[in-house]
Amino acid sequence: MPHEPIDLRSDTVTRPSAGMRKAMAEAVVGDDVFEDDPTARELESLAAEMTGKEAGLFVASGTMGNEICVLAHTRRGDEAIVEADCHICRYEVGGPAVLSGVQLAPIKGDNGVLSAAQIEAAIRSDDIHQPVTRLVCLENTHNRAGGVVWPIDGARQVRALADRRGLRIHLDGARVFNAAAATGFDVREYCSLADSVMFCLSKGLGAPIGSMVVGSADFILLARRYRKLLGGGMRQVGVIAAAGIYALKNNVKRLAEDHRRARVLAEALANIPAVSVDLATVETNIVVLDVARSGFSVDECLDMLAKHGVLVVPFGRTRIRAVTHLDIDDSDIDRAVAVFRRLFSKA
Ligand code: TLP
Repeated sequence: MPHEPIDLRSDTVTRPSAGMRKAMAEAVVGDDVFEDDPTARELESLAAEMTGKEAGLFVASGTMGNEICVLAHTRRGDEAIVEADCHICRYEVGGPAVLSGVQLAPIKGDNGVLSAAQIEAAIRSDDIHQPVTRLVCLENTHNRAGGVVWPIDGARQVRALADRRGLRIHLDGARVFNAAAATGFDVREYCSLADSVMFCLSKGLGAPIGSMVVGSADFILLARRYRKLLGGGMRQVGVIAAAGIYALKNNVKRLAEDHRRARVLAEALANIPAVSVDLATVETNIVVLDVARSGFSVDECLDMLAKHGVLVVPFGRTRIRAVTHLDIDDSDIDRAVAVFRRLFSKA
């Protein structure tokens, strides 16, 4: 029987395991808009507890979670300082402008990371011509930078700056559990530095749907209202919340395996002369490779790889991204490496 493709496009492609499906099938449910779905409540408490925050809110997607947080932290006409390549700026369809009426101040970071000094320099002065700088958004791990971890000391300096200058911090922690797994810090350490955190259940943690917003009880009250505004008030949502509980209880510890496999993949690819990989950025489950030297375009690479059963995504003019996850094992990595070697040795 031919193998299924090795799907390295994203850690979002995982399918629920048998254990997760069982938990979903057996979930006790209620109407979550009336706040009486016990499974959704349990997920929200568990997420708050694990991240060290007062309260949690289950949302449909990471994008919805980030946008709800921008809405809840800001007023129309405010400005939010963001890293120029962050998800909120690049991949959320202009959400802050459309939904919150917020202007983004994008600043290019060093591998996705902004220093407190860069942020401070971007804070507007108190002048009627200027928007009010209200919010700083951080992304940890940073997707476009190749899954790099925001160093905790730098994040602490940003927190100190925010406190000094009266700014709020939102953490796009879609993969914050990967950051914790890579560094050994408790995820609470990262979350304590932000006023709100969004993290995804549907990425490395392996749930089919959903993300969490966590923060203070008052913040979550407001976030719940904005979730309703965006049409995200769901009903017997316990069926999918159960997958989130299962993910948090079973799939956090194993993230280190994804990181180990990404490293194996990256090191093998770095040895192929026609491609280049910046190994220093491979800290978690994302590998970005540059194919400029191969002479193939990114589209040609994607086609060739797909024909040989390896799926990846374009990540810039000469770059492609491969992501390891729950449904990728050691033999998938070996097979993928063999395909890369075969195709790119011809380049
Ligand atoms: N990222 C997806 C794509 O949208 C790029 C991926 O395959 O990596 N924050 C970060 C840092 C993300 O990487 C993503 C998804 C999100 C937020 C949004 O999550 P969803 O897809 O659930 O809206």
